[in-house]
Amino acid sequence: MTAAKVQSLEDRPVAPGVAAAIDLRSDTVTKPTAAMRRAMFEAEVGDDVYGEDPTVNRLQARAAEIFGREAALFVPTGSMGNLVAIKTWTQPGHEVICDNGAHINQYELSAMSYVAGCLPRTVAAPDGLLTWGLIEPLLQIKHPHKADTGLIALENTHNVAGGSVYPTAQLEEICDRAHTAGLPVHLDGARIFNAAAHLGKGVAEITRKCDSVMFCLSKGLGAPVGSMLVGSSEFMQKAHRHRKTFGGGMRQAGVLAAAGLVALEESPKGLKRDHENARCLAEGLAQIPGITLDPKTVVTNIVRFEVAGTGHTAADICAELKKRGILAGPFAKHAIRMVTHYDVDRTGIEAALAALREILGR
Ligand code: TLP
Repeated sequence: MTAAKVQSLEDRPVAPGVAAAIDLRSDTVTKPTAAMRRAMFEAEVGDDVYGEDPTVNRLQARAAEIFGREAALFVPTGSMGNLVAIKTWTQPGHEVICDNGAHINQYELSAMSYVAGCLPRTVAAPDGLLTWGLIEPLLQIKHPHKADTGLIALENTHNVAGGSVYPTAQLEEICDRAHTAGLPVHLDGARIFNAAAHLGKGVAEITRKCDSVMFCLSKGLGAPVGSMLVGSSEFMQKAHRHRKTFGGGMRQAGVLAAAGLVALEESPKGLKRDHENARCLAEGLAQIPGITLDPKTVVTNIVRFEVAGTGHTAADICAELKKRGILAGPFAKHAIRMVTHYDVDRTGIEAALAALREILGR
């Protein structure tokens, strides 16, 4: 299919012989919209390692503007964005305070340790949301026997905790106190636009006190590839060097940035719909015997629920769902995660619920 023929979302190709599944494994699975594909096709490009890709430069300038920051950096993935930030803020031997379920602790293959030389210092936090009261006892500053704390890292929305959102005052108190202690705060804001949509505020407003923010274009915003770091010019100059060290210096990356620009401008509008779909899914799930979930806790696009009461494992249930064309992620032995996004509509949610009722009703 040529780009010229791609006129609408319905034109998006499905691989031959593959039935389109209702894919709730993650919001990373979205296919680029027709507008993104068109923008990619038409993108002006140059060599970004020389700083000469006009589309990457536009994306970085726009991200910085939206977040009210001096600078932004396009990175291939959220994991690289987090790692670059950790490397930029810390020295080898430092500790990074984060909650136990943080993506940087659980899902980034120990990169902060073996690449940045840092030790995660973790604590269990209700709904994955840290408070200064939880952080303060973990601080180590110029202790004769203990490694220095180098960074505090927060996650908003919180993935493993089911898309929970920091109350802005709680997050800002952490930042204020960290700064008084001489520590920077990095925010893993992979889904910060979801948090902003839930709070009814702008991303600049809810992140203004964080020293660096990573957000993903490739999650709820639906771009095929890419994440951004935003922060001060001084931070970004150093981050730029680290991105190159990690192999993240891309060349004609404007084809990717073009989709990212469409995602940044267009996709935030659709997130409320994703949240409503998630809430509808959660309300349906809560009525299925054996499933444990309080739908009121579902405030963004992630629905995590426990299935121990059904007598089945998460893996078995997900395998049965797959046979019915529904994809979901087993997150623990008895926990399943479903994530809503723009490629799943209300009919898809109802189909997922019907499939689960059928599987668990037997
Ligand atoms: N999360 C993925 C998986 O890795 C679990 C997903 O499907 O949700 N921070 C947060 C909070 C994330 O959820 C993710 C991806 C990342 C960082 C990393 O982004 P990528 O996958 O672009 O490296």
